Amino acid sequence: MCGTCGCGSDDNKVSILSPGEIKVHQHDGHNHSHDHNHSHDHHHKTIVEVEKDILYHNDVMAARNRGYFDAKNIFTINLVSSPGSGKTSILEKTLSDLKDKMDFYVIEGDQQTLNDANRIDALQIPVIQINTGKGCHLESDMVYDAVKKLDIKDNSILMIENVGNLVCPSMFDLGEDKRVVIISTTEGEDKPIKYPDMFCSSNVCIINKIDLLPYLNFDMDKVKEYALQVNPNLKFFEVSATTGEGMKEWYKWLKSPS
Ligand SMILES: Nc1nc2c(ncn2[C@@H]2O[C@H](COP(=O)(O)OP(=O)(O)OP(=O)(O)O)[C@@H](O)[C@H]2O)c(=O)[nH]1
Ligand SMILES: [Mg+2]
Repeated sequence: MCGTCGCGSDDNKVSILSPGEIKVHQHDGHNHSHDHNHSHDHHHKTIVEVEKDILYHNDVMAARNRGYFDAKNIFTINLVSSPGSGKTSILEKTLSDLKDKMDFYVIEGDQQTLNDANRIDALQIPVIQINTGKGCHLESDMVYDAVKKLDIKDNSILMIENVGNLVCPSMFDLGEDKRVVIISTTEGEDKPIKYPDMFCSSNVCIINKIDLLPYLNFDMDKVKEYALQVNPNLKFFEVSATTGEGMKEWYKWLKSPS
């Protein structure tokens, strides 16, 4: 997991920003600094122990987030996918079509830049950007900090766009009600069996960029068959964030999630 991909490294810095604001926050959660001079012959925990510690800490904070969301009746979605599958595009389309009917808040996760938060801010939706630095996923304490800054109204919807990565975010519960995995038609239909954890831990699978189907060899039946192999309970929506095709079915679910 992240111990091997390096995203839990000691010099990791997380910034929690809203558009127009530059505020750097040193996230020292579970790491300790190595800029001191001491020999490293003391006992180091095994990777398995460190992973357990990180996930335990994450689960505790996720439960705390979930309690807060439940108490305020905030419906929370964790959007996960590979980089570029269309998470922000689907958010933009959804928010522009539904923002007059529902109260939305957004947390954006990326390693760097305010790009995605600026796209959401342009729609006048309250948004916070979390920059994870070297981190390849969001963790529940980052969401906890961002939620405090967002000051979310009761009975609203919180959309959390995770860092583009089809592996590590699957292990980190953020306290969300539903996890929505997005796969786009350009990625190939075998992704659910190559990266099963993400599809296994999700409730909904959005298949995006269906406007490109005439130009690709993407097999829609096959991708669903593979996804159902790893998670027989997955619900599917076929959409194009660009043309808007299929979005109505997704909105129907969003208004009355099952
Ligand atoms: N043709 C087509 N292009 C799309 C569609 N949805 C998104 N795109 C394009 O795909 C690219 C990536 O879209 P984003 O929405 O930024 O993807 P993302 O998943 O948010 O990317 P990261 O945040 O970097 O992980 C952009 O160039 C979009 O215009 C779609 O339905 N059809
Ligand atoms: Mg994005």
